[in-house]
Amino acid sequence: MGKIEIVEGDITREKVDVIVNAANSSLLGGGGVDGAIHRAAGPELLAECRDLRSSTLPDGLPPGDAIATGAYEIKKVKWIVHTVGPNRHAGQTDPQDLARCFSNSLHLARSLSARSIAIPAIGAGVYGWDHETVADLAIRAALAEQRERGGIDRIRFVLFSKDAAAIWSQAKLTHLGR
Ligand code: AR6
Repeated sequence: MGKIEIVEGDITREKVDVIVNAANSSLLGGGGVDGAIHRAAGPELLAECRDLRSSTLPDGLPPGDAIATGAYEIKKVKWIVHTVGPNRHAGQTDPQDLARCFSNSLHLARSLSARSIAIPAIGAGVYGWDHETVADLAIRAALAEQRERGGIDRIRFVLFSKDAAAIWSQAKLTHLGR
């Protein structure tokens, strides 16, 4: 069985094969973790996202889907996987869409042969989901991933505050009992 880690920190400083971005459908940047990742990766990331929009994703990335780009100036990372949480404030309240953000990001990272991944609390900021719900869905997806043959060994959930990390640690305890 692989490792599921809960840490407090800034995801742009992680040393893993893949980091996940909580983007919006436009893929053209925003605030929160999206803003931090674009600032750290530099303008080439935005250029690749613009290319994706004008080629394969003219209507943007739907909630729950995931797509990979390079990591550019984030040198310790090989790829960035972008996913879009459902926006509760826009009436997107189906938790299955949020669960798909985690499972699709993990599947995509595995298809890139990633052995380690860092994931933020997708949906728990601007998009209005509570950490308890997000943590529960995320840890379920991580456990399912690690039950698969060739599943990713090291899955790190990177939380931006001590309070959030405490909620996620409790959710991990509930699922794993250790
Ligand atoms: N490292 C780790 N976690 C972070 C970081 C960071 N550097 N910065 C913020 N967080 P949010 P969402 C946490 O709002 O709810 C953007 O504008 C943050 O404290 O970034 O999915 C996009 O463009 C929170 O717990 O993502 C979209 O428009 C979590 O990351 C929209 O926000 C997610 O908060 C997406 O909203």
